[in-house]
Amino acid sequence: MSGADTIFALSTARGRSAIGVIRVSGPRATAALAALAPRARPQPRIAVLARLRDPATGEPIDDALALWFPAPKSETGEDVVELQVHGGRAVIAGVLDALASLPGFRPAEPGEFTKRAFLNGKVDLTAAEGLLDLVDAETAAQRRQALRQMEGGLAALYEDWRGRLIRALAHLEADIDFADEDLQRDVAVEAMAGLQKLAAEIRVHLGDRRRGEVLREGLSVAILGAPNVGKSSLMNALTRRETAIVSSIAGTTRDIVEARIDLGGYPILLADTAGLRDVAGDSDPIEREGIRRALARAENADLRILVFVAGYAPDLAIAELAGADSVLVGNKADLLAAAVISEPSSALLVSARTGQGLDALRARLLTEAEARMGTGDTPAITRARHRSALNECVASLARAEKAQLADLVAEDVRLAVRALGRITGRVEVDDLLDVIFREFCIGK
Ligand SMILES: Nc1nc2c(ncn2[C@@H]2O[C@H](COP(=O)(O)OP(=O)(O)O)[C@@H](O)[C@H]2O)c(=O)[nH]1
Ligand SMILES: [Mg+2]
Repeated sequence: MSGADTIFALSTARGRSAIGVIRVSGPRATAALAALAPRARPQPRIAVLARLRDPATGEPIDDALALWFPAPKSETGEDVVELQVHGGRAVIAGVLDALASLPGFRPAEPGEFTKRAFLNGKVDLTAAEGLLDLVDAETAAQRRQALRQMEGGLAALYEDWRGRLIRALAHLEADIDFADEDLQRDVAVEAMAGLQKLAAEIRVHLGDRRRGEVLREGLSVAILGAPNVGKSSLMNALTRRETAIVSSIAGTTRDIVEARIDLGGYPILLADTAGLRDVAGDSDPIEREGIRRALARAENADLRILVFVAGYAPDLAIAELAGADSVLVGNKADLLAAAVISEPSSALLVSARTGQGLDALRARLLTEAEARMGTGDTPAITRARHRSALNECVASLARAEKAQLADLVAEDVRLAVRALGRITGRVEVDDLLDVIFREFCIGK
């Protein structure tokens, strides 16, 4: 089930580099070798040295490594040819131009290799998404999650559930078809109990506090507090670079300044914000807008770092924001005489200037990150797409439980099967159902 076109693309990043990898996939992939490197005769999956020439002029373009992956044992399931060339711009342009000139060849659209792999049954949708996430992974925890998904962790879970649903559905349909037989009644009751148990499992999976999605996107952490308490200094200390402008002039930070950091393998999206203070109606409108944005970010952040000056009571704005998803930080602890330390016990005392207490703050943030993004041994939902399909599945099962007529029950279960099938991209419910249903009838 492949497109008739043979597609090609530069798979490595654009721009000058030591090597560039160009992949070709489709029915005419080997014609690329015949045209560009007629002398090369690669064995399947074994690299050979190949002199690439412009097919029109015979002019040498590069000495490359060529690989041939015959269908269907290739990444896309089609014939695939891979050329590892020297990564100069002219070399890559020369090879791409030569490929474009071959009949039946065209540049691949974004995601087209993966799409063909899916259409040829090489990967399910969650594995394809896992592959994309793996390419984007910036931290170790993101990489682990993406790899697990690419290797089928999520697909296995959802296919197992879908199999259970389909089996229950077969039993319910049997109940409709052989309504007079008592034996079938028991089977239907058992099937309903199984569905209830499954719905409960899916609900637990849904109630994971979005840990997989947060890990994919990064934990959003906002640094908040009154002007001049040292929010920007703290931001710079945590990112270990000059991310935000620090100054003793109150109201320096106006817009939100963002930076991504890797904290023990967890991705954190830090946001430094404008200082919170009461501003009169006739004050600087830019500062007012900055404060509005700071408060909006405070609302949407997964976690808030609330900063005040150690030795002083946390100001009102901070006190209002304090809650479960916040870490209270007393900054400028270097200015405190040891004897005056009398902060609320929940606050961490730090100094952005001397670095004192910052390790403790990082440790605290890591604990919070683990609590919100650690996925343990069970694969987590990683996309809103999965979540909405699972919600739909659970809703259908809840309707099935309440439905009075056997036909309606079966219809709702069928919808639940379809919702799960959409996650992995396996939607051919009826085929599978036929197989299982036949087995079931013969078995009885
Ligand atoms: N002594 C001391 N001064 C600090 C500390 N952190 C920041 N400051 C100073 O406080 C002022 C305001 O800092 P800034 O980071 O711009 O505060 P923001 O307005 O909350 O972003 C600057 O003059 C900083 O040098 C600290 O830990 N100790
Ligand atoms: Mg600032």
